Amino acid sequence: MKQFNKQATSLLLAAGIGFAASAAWSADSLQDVLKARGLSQQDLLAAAKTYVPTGKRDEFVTFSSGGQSGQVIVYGIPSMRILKYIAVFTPEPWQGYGFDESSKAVLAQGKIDGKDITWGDTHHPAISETNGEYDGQFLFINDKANPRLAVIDLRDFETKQIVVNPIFKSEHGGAFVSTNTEYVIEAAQYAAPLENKKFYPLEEFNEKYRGGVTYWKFDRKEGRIDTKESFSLELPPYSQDLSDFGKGPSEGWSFTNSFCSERYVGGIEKGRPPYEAGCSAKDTDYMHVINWKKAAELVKAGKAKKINGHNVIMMETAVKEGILFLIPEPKSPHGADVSPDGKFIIVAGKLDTHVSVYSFEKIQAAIKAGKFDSKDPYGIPVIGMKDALHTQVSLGLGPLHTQYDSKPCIAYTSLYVDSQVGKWNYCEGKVLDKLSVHYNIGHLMTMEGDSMKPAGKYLVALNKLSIDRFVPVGPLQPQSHQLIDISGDKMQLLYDMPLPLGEPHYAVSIDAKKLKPAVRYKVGTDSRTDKPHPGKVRAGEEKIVRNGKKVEVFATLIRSHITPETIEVEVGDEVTINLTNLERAQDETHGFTVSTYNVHASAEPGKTVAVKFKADKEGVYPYYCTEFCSALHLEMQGYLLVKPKGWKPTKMTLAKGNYTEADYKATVKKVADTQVIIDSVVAYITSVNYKDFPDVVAMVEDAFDQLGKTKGLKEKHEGYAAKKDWESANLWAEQIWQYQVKTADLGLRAKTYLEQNGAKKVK
Ligand code: RUQ
Ligand code: CUA
Repeated sequence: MKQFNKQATSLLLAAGIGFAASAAWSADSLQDVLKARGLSQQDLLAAAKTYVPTGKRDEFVTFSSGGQSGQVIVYGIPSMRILKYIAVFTPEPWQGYGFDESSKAVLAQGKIDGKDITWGDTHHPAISETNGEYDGQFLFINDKANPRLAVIDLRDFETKQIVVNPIFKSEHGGAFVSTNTEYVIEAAQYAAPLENKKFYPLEEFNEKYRGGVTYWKFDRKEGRIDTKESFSLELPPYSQDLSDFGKGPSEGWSFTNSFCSERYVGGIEKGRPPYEAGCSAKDTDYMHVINWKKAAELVKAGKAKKINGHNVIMMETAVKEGILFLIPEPKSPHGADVSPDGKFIIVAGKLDTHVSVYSFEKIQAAIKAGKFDSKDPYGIPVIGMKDALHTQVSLGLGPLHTQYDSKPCIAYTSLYVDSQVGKWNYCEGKVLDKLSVHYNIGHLMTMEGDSMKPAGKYLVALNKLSIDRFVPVGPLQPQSHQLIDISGDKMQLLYDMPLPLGEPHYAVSIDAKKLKPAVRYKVGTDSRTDKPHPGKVRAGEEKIVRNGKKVEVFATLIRSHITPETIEVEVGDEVTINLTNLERAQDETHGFTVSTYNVHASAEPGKTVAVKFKADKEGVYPYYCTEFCSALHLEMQGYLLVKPKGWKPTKMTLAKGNYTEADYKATVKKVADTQVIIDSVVAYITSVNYKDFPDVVAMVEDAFDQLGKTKGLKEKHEGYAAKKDWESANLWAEQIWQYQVKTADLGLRAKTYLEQNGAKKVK
């Protein structure tokens, strides 16, 4: 084997395939390291609890809002290693998002009044649920600024759909899902007239401005929101805020906070007290309690009004039908979080030290008995706070959001002003523990913490300010996520993670085992529609089709060439290049761009994707693969030739290599030598139980796939050699070697894997 390795190394180094040197540990003891780095026992414990050794994986996967970046950030827990940015509302070049035709079509769904909106203020991600538990199939996230909601499929972590809210001008209370993801909720934020482009002066705020809540119908089979089956409830102009769906006993109901139920209109420039004063003048705001199941039935029964083509149940109808109620809640509430058992709704008032625990049972009793304290100015019955409260607990300054533990009755609430996490018992109304975070926590999040079966273990504090925690990087500082161990009685701070994409409002974490993402697409798939791409082709079917001024290229990508390698068009032509990645191998993504035409595509194995542009400048434009996919990646190239009108070729001779018979013979020998190596690797692999390692099986398949492409090439180079065309003979022999190199690369990777993972000899 030693002998083989030496030989292999020299040949494969020539092909650019390197070997990792074995890591040498220095002789430091643990004590030496602690001393040298100034670490405490506590630090060491925290490190041991978060460190995920090389080759091992995280237990949970977190989907964090990317805030104003309009993206979603994916990271692992407990390591806090970032795994992915999912492009959602904002173009993202690596994924080709906004630079290829299919993803441009997704972004175009988010146009408002025909205008492109290329960013989003993402707030709250939600994972789809089955029977109240995260199922790991879909992710939803809202855009507060431009009232929109996006659907991400967790089979490929790609954004599939963006829907625009037809009646709001801003939103906040989304995305949250019902227990079987029948609906995704999206509540308005700043009140505005519901009719599109209707103007009413602020003096008519109380009469003409409205809030509301939208229930987006999710079609799980299609993996898309069905806008026709979706509906909204008209609500008073109370700045609706965070929302949650009921579950268990409260199934069929939803709860939405509000602030500024004063309906105050500011105007600091006119000498009026500002919004912040007028919107916090009263001691209470309102929680909206809505029977959404009945609301859906009312829509079916034709009791909704069409506004901007969308079904809206007007307040009057909602009151008459008994599906809408209000309950006072303390000063400027923010979070509304239903407990895992569905019995309680926990609300925190930003300007009150209390968290209030509302009992769903008490709310229902009041509704049944018709026991209301009053009506609001729009005739909505108001249930007395005392009649709905289970308990109130004084927790600290600026309580915002609540998350739940796997242990019954245990909740965690963020304390924005105190910069603390409060752990408490909501059944008994007792404070249990407090932990300082750095600084000014907004949301917090426990593992599967808003499902019916929270997983406990960890909590993440999503802090608004990082101030002194990280190496300074200028006035705009990173956001900060802090990982906290909640498995014991006392919370323990484990890790500070700077997040350089902000502002992440909320995050959700799922058991990593529940995620079953695909490794490859069925060949020719348009990943944004999940359907066969009209531009797909198989190997050997590549073509260039001209139709008037339109040129359509049907190209394929495979290590390490793009077919075709030359595209000739005339200036002014509209060029569409469809690219199918023929790879089956895991992680063999090819990228594609054409110089200066502002197009880019990421073609993962099996995907077909198209780029389109007008070839409006005559000249020579290299195109190439942008992903370092193989040793000959740099050679994965071609030319777009944009010719002037009426250009005619004169004499054409391509540059020659002047290869000799000796060159040809040397190449043939190289091919034979490499085959010996491949054979020995194959002998090793088949001598062990490689079939027990699915990753290796995939590599072996891919290796033979590559080797299979050499078929017919031997006859080809021998044919040219017989005609003494040494150039063609040499280059076709060389092409065999290129396939061999890829085969050997995979084989050696498989061999290393087997050796490291304890493969056993088979007889
Ligand atoms: S909200 S903390 Cu959307 Cu609480 Cu930001
Ligand atoms: Cu394909 Cu680089």
